[in-house]
Amino acid sequence: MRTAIITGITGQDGAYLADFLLSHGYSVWGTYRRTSSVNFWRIEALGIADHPSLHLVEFDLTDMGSIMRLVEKSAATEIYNLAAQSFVGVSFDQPHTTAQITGVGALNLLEAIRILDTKIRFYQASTSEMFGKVRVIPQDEETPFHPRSPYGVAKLYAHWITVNYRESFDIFGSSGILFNHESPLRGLEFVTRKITHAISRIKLGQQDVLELGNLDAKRDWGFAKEYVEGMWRMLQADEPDTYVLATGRTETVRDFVTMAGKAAGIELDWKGKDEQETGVDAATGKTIVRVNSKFYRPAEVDLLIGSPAKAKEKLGWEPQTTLEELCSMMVEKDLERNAGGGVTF
Ligand code: NDP
Ligand code: GDR
Repeated sequence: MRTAIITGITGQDGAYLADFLLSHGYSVWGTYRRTSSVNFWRIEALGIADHPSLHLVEFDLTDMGSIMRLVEKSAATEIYNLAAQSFVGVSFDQPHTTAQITGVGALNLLEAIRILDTKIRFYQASTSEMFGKVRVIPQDEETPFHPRSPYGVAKLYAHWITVNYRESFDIFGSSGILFNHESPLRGLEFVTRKITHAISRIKLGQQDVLELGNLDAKRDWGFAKEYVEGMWRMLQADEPDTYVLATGRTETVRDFVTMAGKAAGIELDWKGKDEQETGVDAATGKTIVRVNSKFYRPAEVDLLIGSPAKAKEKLGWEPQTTLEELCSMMVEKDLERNAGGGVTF
């Protein structure tokens, strides 16, 4: 039986990847943090929390001893480093914590692999946020980096240390530069889920207005469930490498709100500009979307659009779900959850 470690199994990608690996016969060691209340809702939603081949282990990426013990005890052959302080906005307020977890955390894992001299294959969850202030469209594996947040800078360190350990110590370390990927299991603080959650509440009469920041930001959004398969394919390749996973389509945050409204049966008209911009329900004339500058970031990533050509050619990976399908899936799930008494996660 093949064995894999997933750091960050309580997150969106960790849950989908665990589901994928378990269904492919893996034994999975999934790490979670000691917090005041456990956070297993995603693996419960996927029905894998009690899977006999799933071992849940308490662990922190900043604690070298716990990493060494886990790598040794599990005898895993693959490790997927998905754990991170992953919220870009928070990284401006907590840059040190972000650097320790999101940046140095990857080094800790690589050091454990080096010290224990294991042949374990390592996947690093890199990000399109490393491109940041883009000058090249679309972005691919050769595009220069210019991160725009402490999160992006920390991820760039983790990316380069993975490449460096690959080149220096013959470690099978692959880095997946993944563009935004979403799902009904996305955290509520990220913009797509914040939108689908709020639009479904507005539709159900549970909320009046959705407040957002920069509506002009453009993102390349794909479906998380498909992206975790791409991670796995990277570790099945003959050689370690760096790959972009993306859809090749970009839309604004405003477009995503319009799409979510449509999926919930609400037609939106947009009025005004910048901080005065509002989204009005065309049927009732009520303002249901407003801009609040408190959600602006000190430095923004304006436009991301990736080219998945290399992943298609070398890994046979391609996105399948359209943004309209993804958005509808998220709205429908949030309508169901909210109609059933609301969600706390
Ligand atoms: P989430 O924020 O949903 O999950 C992050 C996970 O990391 C959670 O399980 C969290 O645990 C865990 N974690 C945080 N700090 C620590 C720590 N100190 N020690 C151990 N675990 C920790 O992220 P996603 O699932 O969306 O993303 C997975 C990875 O991919 C992240 O590294 C993210 O930065 C990266 N990424 C994500 C993209 C996306 O669009 N989703 C795109 C590109 C990269 P807890 O539940 O306790 O907070
Ligand atoms: P991002 O995702 O920063 O791209 O990072 P997020 O959904 O947080 O923001 C996307 C864009 O929307 C704009 N925006 C808002 N964002 C949030 N969260 N809340 C708002 O109210 C709001 N209004 C406008 C943002 O300014 C931004 O431009 C995600 C994370 O998953 C990272 O971990 C990952 O690396 C990248 O995607 C790829």
